Amino acid sequence: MNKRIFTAALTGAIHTPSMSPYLPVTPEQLIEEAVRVSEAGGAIAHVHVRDPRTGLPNADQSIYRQIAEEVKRRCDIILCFTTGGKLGEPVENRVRVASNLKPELTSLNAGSLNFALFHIAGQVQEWKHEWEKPYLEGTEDFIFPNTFKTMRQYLEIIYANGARPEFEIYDTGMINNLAFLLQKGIAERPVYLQFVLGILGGIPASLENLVFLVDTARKQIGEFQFSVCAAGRHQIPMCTGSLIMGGHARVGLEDSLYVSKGVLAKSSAEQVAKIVKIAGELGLEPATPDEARKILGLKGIEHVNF
Ligand code: KMH
Ligand code: ZN
Repeated sequence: MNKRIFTAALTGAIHTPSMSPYLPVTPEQLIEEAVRVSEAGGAIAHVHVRDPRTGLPNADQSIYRQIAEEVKRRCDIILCFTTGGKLGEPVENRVRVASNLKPELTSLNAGSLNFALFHIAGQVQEWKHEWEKPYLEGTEDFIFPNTFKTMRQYLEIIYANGARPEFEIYDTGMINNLAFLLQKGIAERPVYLQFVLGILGGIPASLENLVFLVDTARKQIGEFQFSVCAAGRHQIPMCTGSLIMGGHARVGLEDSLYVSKGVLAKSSAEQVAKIVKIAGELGLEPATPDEARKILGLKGIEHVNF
């Protein structure tokens, strides 16, 4: 297969507006970003939403809907909605988007971890908004909760709404969690994994670790499709490693604000263009959204509730 799925994670809940003027925060900015990503060869946009005035990540269902409807009107990109949300978002709020929009794809974080961002707070010289510094510094004492009960409840809701989960794997033990969920029939095949490397609290970003994760997953899970994303400067190298290993790749400002050393990306689409170019050098082509739907076994844009 020489087709690869390129995802862009448009804004996330890690970076804050003071870190880059290009981080999209309003619905309009997020819509434009999704369309640009689609034009650059992205098949999937991973969507979080934020308060348009302050940029604080939230789970506002009307903003999700506004983005979903307008992006669908303008292009056929697959929308993958977060069920991770912002740090500290109540668990029941995080999954609402799956039942409201009945999307094709949502994230499903495959275990709990220390999700630490306090070490990046020091990089910011001047804060634009009051919430940013305590939000980041508070993560020294933060656990991102994804218990077996939460995973089961989320999966029940995701499948009941015809959506598919993209399993976010931050460390090796999470493969074990997923193997258990599959064995118990709580998780269903086909399986799509997103290996997330380089979060403080998760597995470090290295090629050895990526090979180890894929190998462990093959032994424990068998058949699956996988994609790779990595924090900061590791983004493009780890994505390239994934392409060589037969995987897909996720870029975007959620994971890295830069397009090359010291150069802020003006859009996630710049990062998509970069990894698509590298893929081209490797003889690989971007899958269209419809090709990605087939590869991942998604229900199709005509079956969503937006
Ligand atoms: N919000 C982060 C804690 C996801 O989208 O599901 C994790 C995250 C993963 O962004
Ligand atoms: Zn996310």
